[in-house]
Amino acid sequence: GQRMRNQKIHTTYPNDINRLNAPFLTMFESLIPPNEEKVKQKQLLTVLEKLVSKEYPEARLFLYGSCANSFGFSKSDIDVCLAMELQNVDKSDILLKLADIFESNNLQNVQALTRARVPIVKLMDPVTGISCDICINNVLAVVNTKLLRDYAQIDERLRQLVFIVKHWAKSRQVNETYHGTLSSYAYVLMCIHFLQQRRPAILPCLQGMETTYFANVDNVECAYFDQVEKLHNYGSRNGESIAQLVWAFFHYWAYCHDYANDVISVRTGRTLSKRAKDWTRRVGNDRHLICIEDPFEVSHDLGRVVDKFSIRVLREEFERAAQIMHCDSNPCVTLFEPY
Ligand code: 3AT
Ligand code: MG
Repeated sequence: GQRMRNQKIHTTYPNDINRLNAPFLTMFESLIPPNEEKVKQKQLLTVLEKLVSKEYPEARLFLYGSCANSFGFSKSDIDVCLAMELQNVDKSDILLKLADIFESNNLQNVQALTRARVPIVKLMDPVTGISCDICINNVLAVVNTKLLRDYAQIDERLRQLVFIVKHWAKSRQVNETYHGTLSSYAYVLMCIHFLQQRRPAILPCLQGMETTYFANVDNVECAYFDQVEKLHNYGSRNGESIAQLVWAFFHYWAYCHDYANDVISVRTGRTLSKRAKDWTRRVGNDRHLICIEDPFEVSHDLGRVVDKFSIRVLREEFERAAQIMHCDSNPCVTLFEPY
């Protein structure tokens, strides 16, 4: 298909942009999970905790990913991390053992994927209808989940923007890491970075502030300011509306970001140079065509999945979205047209 449209770069919002606030907010509200769903997720976690603790009494279960970072859509799967000491035992053996336990306790579609990049057990709970993936000791993901949730509490526009961007990315099929486009986690980091760059800034850089939260995870030091209730007025000097921010978000990724030289870094609250990180050459499969530094695992580029074909797809989709936000008579429909 043809993704590109006629291009003309605009530098400021069209003057009737705020007519889009109401429809964007309605869309956001319709994607948020209702409270009953949150209750059911907790219920399922309790069931799983009971089953796991019979076999592994010292193990702890944590929710992570979009069900816990406040950026989850209604009806999405949940991600669970089982934290336990592993002494001379193989992760695969534990996953197979867990699969056994779940299967004999009426959980459905139980499957141990021991060879995956992140090995997991998948299952579906027939009582709540919720599907879940359980991994072992992916504690860094639990910590980055907390960072994202803390950012979301500072300014409500982050959560609104992320929901709209994720909905757009899913509709346009650019939220598929196995096809070389970006993960939801990467899109959230792009939204945080974007709001850190607004003037006045809408989000601070929590890792650049006094440390009030600290965790050492597999020798990675995770430190930042997590007393976000003290920051709930942070973005109030910036009065931009959600429609203006959606317009500016797509404009930024279509025309303002320097893909050739810059690295997106939420950790520092700005961009870094690819040269400084030595992300200039292709090493193995890592091409660094769009660079997004993980906030804690700083040698990890979340853009590494992007190849020379998918970078074009991504950038053309950002340009398409920017054009639609500027000129289309009904952006709330056109933006999300299935690809
Ligand atoms: P969906 O709503 O499921 O699309 P999500 O936020 O749950 O979004 P994923 O299911 O892709 O995102 O990932 C689950 C969590 O795993 C999110 C993040 O805490 C962690 N994670 C995902 N990808 C990476 C990565 N490449 N590096 C580090 N952590 C990651
Ligand atoms: Mg998920």
